[in-house]
Amino acid sequence: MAKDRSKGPKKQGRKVRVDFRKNREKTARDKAQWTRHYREDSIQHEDTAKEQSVRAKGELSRKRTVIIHDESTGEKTWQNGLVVRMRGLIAEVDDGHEIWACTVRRLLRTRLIKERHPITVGDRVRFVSIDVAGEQSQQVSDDRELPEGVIQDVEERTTTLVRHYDRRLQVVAANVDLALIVAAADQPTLRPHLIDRYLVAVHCGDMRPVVCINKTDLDCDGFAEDVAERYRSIGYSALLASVVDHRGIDELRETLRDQTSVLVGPSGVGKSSLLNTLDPNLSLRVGSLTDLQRGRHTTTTANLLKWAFGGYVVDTPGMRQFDIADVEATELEAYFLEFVDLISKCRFPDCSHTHEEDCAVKAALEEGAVFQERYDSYCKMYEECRAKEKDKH
Ligand SMILES: Nc1nc2c(ncn2[C@@H]2O[C@H](COP(=O)(O)OP(=O)(O)OP(=O)(O)O)[C@@H](O)[C@H]2O)c(=O)[nH]1
Ligand SMILES: [Mg+2]
Ligand SMILES: [Zn+2]
Repeated sequence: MAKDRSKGPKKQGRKVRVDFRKNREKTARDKAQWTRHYREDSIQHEDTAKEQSVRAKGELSRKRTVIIHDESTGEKTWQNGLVVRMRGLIAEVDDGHEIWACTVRRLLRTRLIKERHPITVGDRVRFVSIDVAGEQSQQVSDDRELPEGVIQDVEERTTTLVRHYDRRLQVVAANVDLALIVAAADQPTLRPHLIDRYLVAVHCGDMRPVVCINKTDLDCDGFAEDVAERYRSIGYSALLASVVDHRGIDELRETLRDQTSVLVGPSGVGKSSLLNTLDPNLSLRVGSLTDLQRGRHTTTTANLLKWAFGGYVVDTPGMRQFDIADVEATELEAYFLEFVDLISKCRFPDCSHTHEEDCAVKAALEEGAVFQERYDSYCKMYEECRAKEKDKH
């Protein structure tokens, strides 16, 4: 039996069984992490606490019980859906059969004013058709004439990809398992430091990272190969690909099959081109070299797409900058895989690995067991996190 944990008097509710993703094993630290993001970003809290309570039912269970108190909509059924695209404040929601253009009910909307995109691509929502939404409904102006609905509730997120953008947090995508960090061997120039930034964000958001260096047909000096090898030796999966000669495409398809993944990386690295090559049914728009030179983005909104070969993928617009969000300087070390086994060996328990004596990370750097570029990336991000923390206080 699910307990009603909501505050205030207990209310009668209708119990429904809904699909629940396999519980992920998380450390206490991971959970704290996630909760913090969630607090910043999600719209569920005070607004919906009075209407539902949720309890994950243990590791083996793939269902969970949700008690829905149909206060505002009577006994009307809330439909489950998946947000596939955001158009301003309108969420396009897939109910498994068709796409709905949904607004968000008034109480949730209040949060929209404060935060940029509290609902994001990948969110699992419950919504009602506009006909049954009552007073809160508002006509959605929609040139594509989609059926219209009103989002009532958003499910807790299992993962989030968050970046710091324009002094706010932006949740790029939610509930994805795997993040494919795409770079190009050339055009644009391969910058491993940017890969390191994405890696931190991906670890922090609880996703599994895979590095993919595309455009290897342009790799004339073997640099892309070296970079991929560097990440492999640290323990990451790193693939080399080319849309031009189809290198690595089959391997990539196997990596993404039956997963929900997100492709991230700078504009012009070939994210949409890779998706089209992996699944020609997608026919996404790809950019030209002039677009790249002019700094124009071809993909402008994140889109959740369904693979013909199983699973989902989110194509995102290229992000020229990727400022990691909401990472404390002291937790950064946990997101550098090769540091993790070293940190307990530093002389000072609060070693920042930047200036301290007897630092195991610096010793490993001297011995060549930690790459200089990775260490430099860490120091740069450490300073940035420190600066942000000082800014806040
Ligand atoms: N030489 C070469 N060019 C490629 C490859 N993959 C993509 N391109 C070209 O790179 C350009 C940009 O590709 P897109 O797929 O639009 O890049 P994107 O990462 O989706 O860019 P945004 O949507 O702006 O983020 C296009 O002109 C593609 O034809 C490749 O493997 N080799
Ligand atoms: Mg694109
Ligand atoms: Zn240290």
